[in-house]
Amino acid sequence: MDEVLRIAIQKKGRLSEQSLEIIKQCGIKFGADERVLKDRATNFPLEFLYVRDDDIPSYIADGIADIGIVGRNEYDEQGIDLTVLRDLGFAKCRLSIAVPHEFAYKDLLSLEGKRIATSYPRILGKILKEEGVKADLVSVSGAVEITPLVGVADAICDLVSTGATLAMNGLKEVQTIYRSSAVMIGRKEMGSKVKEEILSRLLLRIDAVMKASSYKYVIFNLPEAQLEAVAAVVGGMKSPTVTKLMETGWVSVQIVVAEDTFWEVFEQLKALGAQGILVTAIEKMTE
Ligand code: PRT
Ligand code: ZN
Repeated sequence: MDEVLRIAIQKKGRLSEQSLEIIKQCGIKFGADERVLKDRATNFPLEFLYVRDDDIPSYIADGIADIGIVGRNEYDEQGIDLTVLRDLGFAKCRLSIAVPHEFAYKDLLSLEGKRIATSYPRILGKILKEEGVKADLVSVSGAVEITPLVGVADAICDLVSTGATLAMNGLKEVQTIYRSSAVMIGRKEMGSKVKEEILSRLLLRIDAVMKASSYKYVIFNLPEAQLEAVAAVVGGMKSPTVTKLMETGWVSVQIVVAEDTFWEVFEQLKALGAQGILVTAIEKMTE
């Protein structure tokens, strides 16, 4: 049988859906409906292994899988020596210190001599050490937020996304110590030339998908006299595509705008007299 690359994906949880979505956007087809333990893409040499996220780094290290998608927090906490191939940018969250309302927290030094419950003793321990803070870390694997309430800890260090869980348990988030998002990880050496090649093909597609999602395609009508001014606004990019309109003195302009500068560019275009501004998503994009 032909050699395939094996990717480990979280079977059920916060990472599952978006991990599969990004692979789908790469044009790779597979039977995602029946989530079996193992699956094989029909049009790309990729095999899927659906497992618990905690098991992904060790499966990769042991060669059961070649690559996988996990939260950066999980990867860093386990401390298994692999490589981060790509930051996929989804499942964003932060690791924060939270304390009961009556706790007068100033900075990490406020934790000196305190008991801190966390599922991330490695990440937290490293940061406290760097800051010269000596605290008593209480390792718990779940329900970290109830530990102050039951008298097991004075403070907690846990993942937060909306903050609703902390609020519900009467805790205030006082300091973020670490930020995470989903990352694609893999062994430093794939151990076979064929696998290396499949991986670089996959990464090329992932880069195109991610690049496309960080840009917008913008089309608008503009008085021809304003073209120079618009070119200055969108400077730094390849020159805009310009088409003449039926109405004399007017042109239709097409540009690609980075998501993070989109609103500034949009306002400037309006100010320069752009009309009928149409914004669309880009599906794939390469240099
Ligand atoms: O079953 P399996 O072991 O595979 O899954 P799991 O339960 O260990 O992981 P899962 O699916 O909960 O999380 C997977 C990854 O998602 C984590 O490792 C993080 O990288 C990322 N992630 C993003 C989060 C959150 N956001 C998040 N909010 N992981 C956990 N949470 C927790 C948070 O700690 C809180 O308890 O969700 C709760 C709700 O958060 P709030 O702040 O929105 O209230
Ligand atoms: Zn888990």
